[in-house]
Amino acid sequence: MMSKPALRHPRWTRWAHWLNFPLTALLVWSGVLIYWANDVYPPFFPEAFYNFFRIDHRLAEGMALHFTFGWLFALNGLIYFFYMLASGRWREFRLTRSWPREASRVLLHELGFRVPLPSQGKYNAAQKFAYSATFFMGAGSVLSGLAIYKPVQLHALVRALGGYDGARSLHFCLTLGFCVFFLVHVIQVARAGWRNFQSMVTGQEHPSPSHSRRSFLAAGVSVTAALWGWSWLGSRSLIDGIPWPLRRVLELNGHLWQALFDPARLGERPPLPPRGRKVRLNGELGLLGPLSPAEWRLELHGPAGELLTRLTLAQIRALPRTETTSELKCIEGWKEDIGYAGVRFSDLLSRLSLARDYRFVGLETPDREYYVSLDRAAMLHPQTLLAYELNGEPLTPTHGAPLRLLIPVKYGIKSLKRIGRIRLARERPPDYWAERGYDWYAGL
Ligand SMILES: Nc1nc2c(c(=O)[nH]1)N[C@H]1C(S)=C(S)[C@@H](COP(=O)(O)O)O[C@H]1N2
Ligand SMILES: [Mo]
Repeated sequence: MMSKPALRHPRWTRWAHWLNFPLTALLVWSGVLIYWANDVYPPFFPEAFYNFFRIDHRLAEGMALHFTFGWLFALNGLIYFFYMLASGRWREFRLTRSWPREASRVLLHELGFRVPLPSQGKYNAAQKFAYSATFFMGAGSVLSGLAIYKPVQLHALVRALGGYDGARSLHFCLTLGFCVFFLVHVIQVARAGWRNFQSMVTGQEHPSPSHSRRSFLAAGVSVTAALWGWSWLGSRSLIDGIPWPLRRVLELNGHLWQALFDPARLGERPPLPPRGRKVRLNGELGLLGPLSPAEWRLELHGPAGELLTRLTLAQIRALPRTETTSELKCIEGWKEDIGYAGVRFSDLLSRLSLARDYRFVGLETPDREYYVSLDRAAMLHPQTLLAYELNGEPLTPTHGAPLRLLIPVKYGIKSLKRIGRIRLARERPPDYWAERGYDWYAGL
């Protein structure tokens, strides 16, 4: 059968197509690093897999890679999308009404059954389906990824995807889908041999020799460039635990989400948990030394380091009390519904007329072993409390007695337990986990 002379796609689309391969591979890999730190799901691979690839304790690295290269993946997809739309080439992928029958015939034929192939254009029905499906899978991955990346700010997206857990499951299933697509691709190539591989690379059924040579060149150059890029990235100097290009992107991400931050948007507000319900414990940095509640004071410092006030717990309890519920969301993947009571940071500042010219707030434990810093907008959020009660009872020492931060627009790393000092600052104060490879902003 003669095929219609295929219209060529412009050359740059070949690069965009090839870029998808290293990008997807990198996103799956960094996703596995994140997944393994995430203790909500059981291990997906056998333990030996994680040991072999030394995947443990690489959450920061996984997140930095994922939230850098995810943008490129999305951008590449968008460019493709607009190209298809503008050039009208999307019609080549349009499925006719008889596609399920045609696609299953192609499938049976591929599996070695003697089924006559339906007549076809540039792509057969099975290819059309597979390629359109990967496009929607890519879009679904980006959207579900964004939903679990910023569930508070993008709550409408979370809801559209059936809630946080739904979005997470979708993200996971689509990843598996990409792995299956890739395997099938490779198996087909191995089965059909060289000629088919040529047409896969060139995107043409009967590539001319010069055309296929150019395409192989493009493929070779892309793979070499990807490997070179990877080793370049790995040999960059570190800033706070990760190569500086990744750190730059994390900072840019932080600025972006800070600009999009909606101060009125409340986090999830689950029903009040039963009084006294145990909350999962995580992290005891700065909690190990003894602390005498009677001698404890909260110190508040101004931008020049000046002491603004020292407060006892009784004085703090006398300030307007706020009660709320929210999710405590640990960066390691678990979340827990909590009810808590305390004073809003914004109330504390306004009641005591302490507001100064500041952009950041730094908090630290009395022994300075643990310290975090936050942007002003997040600190002034209505659900950000200096809390003295958790699930209806006074804080226990391991949960941060006598006073801790609870800030549901940020990951749990920012909810510093056992506050000793708070400082209003113009420059960003140090942050324990941001110095160890994590994103400083850590917003939800
Ligand atoms: N002082 C102090 N505060 C801390 C930590 C810590 O190690 N030390 N860990 C943080 C992390 S990572 C989380 S998830 C929450 C957990 O709070 P919880 O133990 O009350 O559940 O506390 C945060 N506050
Ligand atoms: Mo955490």
